[in-house]
Amino acid sequence: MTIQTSHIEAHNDKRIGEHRAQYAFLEQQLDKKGLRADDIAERVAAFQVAVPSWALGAGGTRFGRFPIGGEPGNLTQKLDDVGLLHALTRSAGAISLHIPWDMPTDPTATREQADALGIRFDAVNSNTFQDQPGQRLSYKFGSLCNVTPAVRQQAIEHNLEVIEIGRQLGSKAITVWLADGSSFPGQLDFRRALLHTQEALQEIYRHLPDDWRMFIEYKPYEPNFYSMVVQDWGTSHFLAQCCGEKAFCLVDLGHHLPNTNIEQIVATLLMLRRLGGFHFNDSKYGDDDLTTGSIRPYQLFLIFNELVDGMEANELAWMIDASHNLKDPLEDLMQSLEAIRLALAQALLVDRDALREAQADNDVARAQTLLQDAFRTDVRPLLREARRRSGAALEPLELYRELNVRGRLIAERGTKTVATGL
Ligand SMILES: [Mn+2]
Repeated sequence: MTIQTSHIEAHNDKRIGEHRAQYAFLEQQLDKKGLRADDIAERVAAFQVAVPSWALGAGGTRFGRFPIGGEPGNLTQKLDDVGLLHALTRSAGAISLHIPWDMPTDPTATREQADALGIRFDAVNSNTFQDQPGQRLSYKFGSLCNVTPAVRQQAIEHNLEVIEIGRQLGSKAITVWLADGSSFPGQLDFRRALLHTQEALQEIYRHLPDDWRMFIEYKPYEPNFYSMVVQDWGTSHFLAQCCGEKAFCLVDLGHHLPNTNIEQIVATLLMLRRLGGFHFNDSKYGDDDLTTGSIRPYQLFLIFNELVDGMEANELAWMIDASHNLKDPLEDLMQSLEAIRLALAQALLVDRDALREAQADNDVARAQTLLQDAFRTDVRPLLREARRRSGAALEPLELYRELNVRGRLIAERGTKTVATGL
């Protein structure tokens, strides 16, 4: 299944009249505020988000998993799916691989396939949170923090292997997320566990190619329920600092305790020059891995409001990290891509000079009004314009359904294929 240019053109032709009218109206509104809609549309069009290879199949919970049919059964099919997403939206121009779930058997062929689809390889992800078939030593009691040196060494070597695979594909970063921790008080010597983790990360870092970066992801709980070795941004920051200037903190929106002020963390890490990237998702209670922007779109906007100031000066990696239990993953990903770009566009509307003035005057009401005025502007015409300019569908989700993409994938792949991943 491929999306043809003719599909996009026929779809857009039907909607272009209405789009032009809506965009012209927004242009006028923005013009009054001294903003050029075309400039913002260009910036939105340039904003690309990586799709993780594990988010293309049905996810699940610890209670069960319900397959959706037509799931990609191998890396080639996963790339094809990201290719479909990118053809429809022109906003998903990268894939983030998980090793060993997506071990390429022929890296050259994989690279060529991605090139043909206009997709580059974002950060590669290592996996020491589960044991693989035939693995010599178990990670049951931790990987880089493990009390046994041989387990730590095995985990280090796995990360080096992931870097090597990523290097062959043209990736430029590795994301390390550790499930290491403890579920019961007394189980783990906190200081020793952190020290082991620090030393192991430093060892991995020593092997990092010169033009690579290392992202250290944090999480407060789960799968361990009493303590996590890399529990928060402070610990991640400490470890990044111990490693060197190519090590950064990675913020996964779902990896915070309820009501954490994530936008403040983002601002702080930007100031410290240690923000490396993002994993987008949304949640109500914990690490729910729901569609980005589905629960707390205002928080997402506030995060982008901090990001727009430092985005250009910092090279940041953007990725969706969600699990699709109910919706078709491709539809869910399109909704996430849309939500991320909406938040970006809204943040670009904030009158930053006026906001600074309001802050200098301690004019709290004005500061709030400035933010909410931007947030409440309907910027969907801007996103459509960004898509039109980059050759994407004006309404990707509608075209996806018009073309019966999932039905065709099921016809090609069957109903029982299972995507590797969680
Ligand atoms: Mn993540």
